[in-house]
Amino acid sequence: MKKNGLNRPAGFSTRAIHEGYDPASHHGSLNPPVYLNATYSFESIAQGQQRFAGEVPGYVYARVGNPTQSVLESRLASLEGGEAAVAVASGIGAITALLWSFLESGDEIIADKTLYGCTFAFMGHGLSRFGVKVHFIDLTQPDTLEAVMTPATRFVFFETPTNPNMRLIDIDQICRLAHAHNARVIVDNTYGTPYLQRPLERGADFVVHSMTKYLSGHGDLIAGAIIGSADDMLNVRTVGLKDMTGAVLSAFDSFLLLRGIKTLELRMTRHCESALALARQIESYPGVESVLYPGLASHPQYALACEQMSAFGGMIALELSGGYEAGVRFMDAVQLAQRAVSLGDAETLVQHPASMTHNNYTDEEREAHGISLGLARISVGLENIEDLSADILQALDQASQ
Ligand code: 7XF
Repeated sequence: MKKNGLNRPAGFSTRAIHEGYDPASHHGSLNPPVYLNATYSFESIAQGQQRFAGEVPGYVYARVGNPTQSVLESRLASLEGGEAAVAVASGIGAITALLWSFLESGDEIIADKTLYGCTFAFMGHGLSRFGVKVHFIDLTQPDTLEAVMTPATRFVFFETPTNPNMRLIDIDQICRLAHAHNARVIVDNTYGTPYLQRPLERGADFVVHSMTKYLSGHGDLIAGAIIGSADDMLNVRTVGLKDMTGAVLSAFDSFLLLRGIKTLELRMTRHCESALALARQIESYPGVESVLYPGLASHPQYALACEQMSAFGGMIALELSGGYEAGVRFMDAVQLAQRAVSLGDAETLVQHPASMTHNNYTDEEREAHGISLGLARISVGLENIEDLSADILQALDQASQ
């Protein structure tokens, strides 16, 4: 922010609302204009040549950048504590644009064994076709990392909490081990959001997001982001985004994201409160075998959750004593909550990972990667908590009948 009237750095929500935009430079317009253009007019051919060569600042073509998107990018960089950000068309666009910017045939990646289904498909089934080897290991046990590191290891990649089974990975420890072997660390912070955890401040080199989720917050768009150093982001923009994926985010979606991010702190506070209340309520409910939520003292990594996250997020995974059939009965019985994939919306969403978000895993892979057939996932929304809990409890009652 140019000026904030403070003699200290501005707080999270202040930056989420003001960072990177000065109304005075835009006719006093409180909101950033939506620049609906594909191309930019140059004052002279010489100026265009210099812009293309990166010798002078300025836009050249909207696949590479757009002023509405630039406001969003400075806001994201500020919230994650990074130097720069690149906003792209989807979460998978973020992961692919980042990795295509740096990887070469012969390189290796170490990834945690639980990844969102399409991330797993890209790494496990896609990259191997181009000569990149991906080792999937259990990064909740950091000691296993060194045994698989080789001089060819370029990146260590993980989600924390993991989608869908809520395992946590110790960001500090993985960064220390990876850096000792010159590998760089990428954290998918979609579940956490920068409000709850900031991996770059703990040593990670890159954060990626599916902005489709909490950052948008309203289930009305698909988007992704990469945050890191200014040099790395220049490379991601001019290679991964411009040439390798073309995964450009529209100006209008950039605007919607700026609108959503203004309320990120408020929304996350409510998601966390409701999810904790619901997790506590259903943990000992008849017919519930286990509830996986990092804010429960029964979570195997509760201590790490308290250390690494400022609150525990809006996602819950659960297994019912009646296994897969009971899980399906539960998800079919909800009335207020919606049966849908995605997460982080105002609406509470329930889904079955094994057959939906994680159906890219074969049955054998799913088992080896610890994604149980009986697992149900709840993205706790912003509804009145009494209404929501009544709906979830009546669905659990029906599931155990
Ligand atoms: O390309 P997208 O914006 O859908 O984001 C991909 C992605 C990347 N990282 C994580 C941790 C994700 O959860 C996602 C998308 N997950 C949705 C879900 O789990 O419901 C996708 C619905 S099929």
